Amino acid sequence: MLEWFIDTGSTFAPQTNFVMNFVNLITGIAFLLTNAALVYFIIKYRRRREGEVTSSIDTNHTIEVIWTVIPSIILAILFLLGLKDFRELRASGQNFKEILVTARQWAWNFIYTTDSDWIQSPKKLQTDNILYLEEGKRVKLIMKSKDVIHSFYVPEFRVKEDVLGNIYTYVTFIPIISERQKNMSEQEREFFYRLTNDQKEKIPQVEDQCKKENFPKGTCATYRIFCAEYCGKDHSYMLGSVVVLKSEQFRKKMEELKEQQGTIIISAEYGKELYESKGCKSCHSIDGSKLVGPSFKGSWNSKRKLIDGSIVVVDENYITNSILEPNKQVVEGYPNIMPPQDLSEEQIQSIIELIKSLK
Ligand code: HEC
Ligand SMILES: [Cu+2]
Repeated sequence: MLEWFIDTGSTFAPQTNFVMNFVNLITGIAFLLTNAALVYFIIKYRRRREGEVTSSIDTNHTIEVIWTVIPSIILAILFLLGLKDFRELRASGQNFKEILVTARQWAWNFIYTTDSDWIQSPKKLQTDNILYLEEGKRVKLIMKSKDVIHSFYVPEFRVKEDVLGNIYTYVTFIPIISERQKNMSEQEREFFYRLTNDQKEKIPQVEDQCKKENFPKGTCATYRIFCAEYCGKDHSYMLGSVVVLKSEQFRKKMEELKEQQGTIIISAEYGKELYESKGCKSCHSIDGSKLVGPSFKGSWNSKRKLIDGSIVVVDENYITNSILEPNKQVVEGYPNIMPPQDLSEEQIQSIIELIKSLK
């Protein structure tokens, strides 16, 4: 039923629909049964005469076992269905298109970081408020906020994930161009994406991008991005568009962006420059040798034992913390002498890219 109201924009959507419909069905049946029983008992056990004494009812084990076991099984099924979907949203693996999402009051920024066939140069592309995705390719969004808590929400994808200020959050899914988007007529599109004058001025990014950029019918879908966490004055204008494109159109779009954006934004190369210019190289090597601090080589995704005995994985969060607050997570066997570094978000991202590249 959910699919009647919200379009199917990802391969993940049908599963969510199924769980939603299943929950509605179960709760619907439970509602009818309990209310039917209620009405039946009201009538059957109504008071028939003045001074009637209620009969004393003993425990009925059969009934109690039934109404404990059956709901438990149903709840366990719901849990397993949820767990399965949750694991898919959090899937990790190779060859995901990684996109860095930065939320701020009140805008979205997208940086396309992964080096892959469509982007060979160290130049990383970025877009504001409009996210371009390739149909059928799994993407991993790596998200962070510059200020308060926001929440990345695209109903058609069935994806909603909080975006926080001090840790990265992740979500993965495979976007698709829905049948409805493929078949929508010109008039339907116009009606669907209509905006008031005020909206045209304040949130032009939620126009029908497929039409605006003249993508041929069937090769493009525009979905809306909402911020689903109340984040201040212009929260309701914190909207964006996701444009899902067929491979050919997507490639062209990326080429076009590449021509427009000449600047290096985030890259391992820039990270290397920083590594040298910010003095990291006096304490960290990039060739595996041990200096004052651990070498960056091979550290990505490896495990670290900290002085408090805990084990952590070297990932975006750990590296960021290690740079901003080095004395919070100190690696065992090393002195706690690293000074906190004042690096910008982009600079930290570039260091992360550098460390990733040092396999
Ligand atoms: C004065 C020496 C020194 C300087 C300069 C220094 N660090 Fe460190 N760093 C250390 C030491 C020692 C550790 C290990 C102990 C700890 O975790 O605090 C460390 C740990 C780290 C870690 C965690 C590494 C791991 O593999 O577990 C990262 C990431 C890091 N530093 C990044 C940087 C960056 C980036 C810079 C430059 C902007 C930098 N450091 C500058 C001494 C230094
Ligand atoms: Cu927000």
